[in-house]
Amino acid sequence: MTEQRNNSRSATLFHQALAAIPGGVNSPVRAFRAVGGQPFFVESASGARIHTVDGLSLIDYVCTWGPAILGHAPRAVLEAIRETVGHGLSFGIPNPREVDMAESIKRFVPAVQKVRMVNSGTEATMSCVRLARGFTNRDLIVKFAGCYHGHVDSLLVKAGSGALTNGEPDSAGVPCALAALTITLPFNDKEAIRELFSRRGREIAAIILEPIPANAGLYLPEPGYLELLRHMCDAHGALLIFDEVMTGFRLGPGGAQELFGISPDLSAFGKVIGGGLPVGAFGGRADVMDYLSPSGPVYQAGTLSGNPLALAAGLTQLRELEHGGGWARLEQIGLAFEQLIREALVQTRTYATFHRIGSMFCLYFCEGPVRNLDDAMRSDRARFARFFHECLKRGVYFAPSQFEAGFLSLAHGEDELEATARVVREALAVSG
Ligand code: HOZ
Repeated sequence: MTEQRNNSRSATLFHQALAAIPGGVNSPVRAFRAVGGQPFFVESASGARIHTVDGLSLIDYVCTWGPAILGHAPRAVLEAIRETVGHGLSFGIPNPREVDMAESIKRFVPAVQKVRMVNSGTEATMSCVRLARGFTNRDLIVKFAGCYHGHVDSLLVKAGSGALTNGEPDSAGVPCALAALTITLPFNDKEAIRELFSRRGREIAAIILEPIPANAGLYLPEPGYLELLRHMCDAHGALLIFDEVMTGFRLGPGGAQELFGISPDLSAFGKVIGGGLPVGAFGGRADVMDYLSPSGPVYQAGTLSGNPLALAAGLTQLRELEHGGGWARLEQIGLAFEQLIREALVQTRTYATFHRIGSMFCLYFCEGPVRNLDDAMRSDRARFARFFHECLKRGVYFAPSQFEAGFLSLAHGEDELEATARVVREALAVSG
């Protein structure tokens, strides 16, 4: 059993952190506010496990919020970083890996004809929005309630993830004038999108969405929905932007867009292509991307963009996935995980809705269907918090919020899955 005591090193560090860091954390979702208690501090991570400063070893289903797709600290990626670091840390002038990464992304994602590297998913979506506005010469952006695209001013309107978890989906500090340029609709509502475009289609620069929303838990687009968005954009001269920060290179080489057969005009990527180091990218149609400075009038820049260490890590991770049959293996692991969760739900007579696609998942404590934010809000969050802590006590770490997706990695082997099955069964039984 693993339990955090008040005199633990984590508790001491958090006490210190509260005095020096807002809320004690460098990203709000880490603060455990939605589940109660305090975050633990991590000393190291390897494979499917993270090791806390108090000597606890936890099976990790957060996977650093997505990128640890091979597991933590994979040898090949560590070696690539070690080899690269000897040549310097940052150059601020082109390096060959930038070309290698751009060509790799283009090969994996055919809708990306040109791509630019940035340092985070937030930068990627922010740049997509500016580019879409510059290219179309229009101001309105359409997003979906519960979708989260990083902490971009224009997109912190009815946002998911930590913004939703902490009750601030419309962040303070975003000028009303800017928020007024963002229209938010319910996901999977075909009528709402038709109605909006019939009224304001000529003013809309872009629709931005997570094609598989994964910041209010995890739910899927219904058949025909992404096709309708594509059609509306084409019919009205707006751009379609897919935020594939979590799904890109995780659900398959071509992300959600390959899975659903829809080509967006622009795509935002992050995390996974950094292999654990800070990376993002955005790309798409060549005529749109060429609107970027220095070819075009939309300014976008970054001193550390295309950083050699981050790209060495990311390229190695992509190569490992591609040559090791990674995506097919992730699907097998996902299937085995789904079976164990469904069995545990039946054995403990728990009424819940479990969603999985590939190596991403979410358990809602409510009856289905869950197809948008309103449905996700029906989940019993107090029950989720009890379940979370019962799992954590027993050595299994799920994301500390009902509104975050879970992640599997190639390092989640039979031993981890068996241990998780037992823990989930027990936690469901005692948290009901
Ligand atoms: N859901 C967030 C990323 N999509 C979690 C990461 C964070 O905000 O720190």
